[in-house]
Amino acid sequence: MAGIKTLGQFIIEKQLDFPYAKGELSRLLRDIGIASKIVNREVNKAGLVDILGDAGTTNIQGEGQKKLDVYANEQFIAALTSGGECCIVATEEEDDFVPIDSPVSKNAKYIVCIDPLDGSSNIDCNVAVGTIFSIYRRKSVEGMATLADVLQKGTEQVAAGYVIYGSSTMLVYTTGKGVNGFTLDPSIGEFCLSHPNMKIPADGIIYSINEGNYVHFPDGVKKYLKYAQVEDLETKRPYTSRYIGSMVADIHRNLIKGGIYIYPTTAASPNGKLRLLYECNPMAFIIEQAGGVASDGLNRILDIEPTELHQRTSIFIGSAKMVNMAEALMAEYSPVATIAKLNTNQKLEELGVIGGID
Ligand code: AHM
Ligand code: MG
Repeated sequence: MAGIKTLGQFIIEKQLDFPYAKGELSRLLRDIGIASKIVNREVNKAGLVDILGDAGTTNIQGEGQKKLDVYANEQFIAALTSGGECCIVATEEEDDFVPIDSPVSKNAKYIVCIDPLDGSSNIDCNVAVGTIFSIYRRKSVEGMATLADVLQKGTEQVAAGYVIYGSSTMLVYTTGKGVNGFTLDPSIGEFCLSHPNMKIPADGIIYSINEGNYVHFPDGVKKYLKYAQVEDLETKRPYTSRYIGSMVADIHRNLIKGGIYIYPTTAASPNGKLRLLYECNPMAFIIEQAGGVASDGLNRILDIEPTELHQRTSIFIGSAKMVNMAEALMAEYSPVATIAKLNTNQKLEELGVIGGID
């Protein structure tokens, strides 16, 4: 058989690259992979809830039906608890972080930040949803880990990944040595290496943003959208607009085809909508590892110092050239007082794309 490599085999192979590794991170990744297969099974059956019983009701076996995001949260926490390698889970589904208070786990080395089921409002209509996770080494040496262990900058991540439950299910992850993608083969129940060493194209023609909020966007974003919509054959404009409304799916497509995903600040979300610790940081780590850029419009996402568990940020992420262009326009038209203003005109000239902006 011409070389199928499963996620489990790949993780073990990579562990051998680190002669002193004890296998804890490998086991943690494996546990996340297993939980995501269980979540995948339930997501695939989501269309049957009307037959089997709606979320919040009782099904024909007399069991309570859970909302899928609650179910996914429980599955990941259960897998991380029984694995014993993780001392704290910070999840979108819980107000506080969840300490894993078992004799093995409380001295475990790793912290996991996770959005168990992102874009879950899309499940009702069969649109792709995802899981996003980020792994940190704890800072404190022993005993119960604390909030300070969780509030680490994105640059401290030791691994990050996402699972997309789409037309096929894929797990994509990085440990800081490139990005690899695995597709679930349902016939054998294994994630198989299908996208080795993923690279995002340096430039693209797709932009993804909820344009319905246009009136509330910062001027820099409005300028970028105008730029994207002007005709210019050389730079393949006007660009194509694609917005699924599931961050994982939008960013996954852009990773493969090239593109930019933007969720800026808006009147309704003055700090942005998406969460730094378990949505933006992991995606930023993956996209940077694939050769792209992730910014809050003015600064690198991974350099943001977190102060709160559920902190939000704006995000501009994707192909380097596209994000650099959007950043240049943000610096010119929506500079923030605390941020040193870039020499935008020089930056625009370097990018060689000044035309088309009014
Ligand atoms: P969620 O964590 O409540 O699911 O929200 C996150 C989702 C992202 O997946 C998606 O890109 C974005 O919210 C869509 O938001 P909007 O509907 O405002 O465009
Ligand atoms: Mg989310």
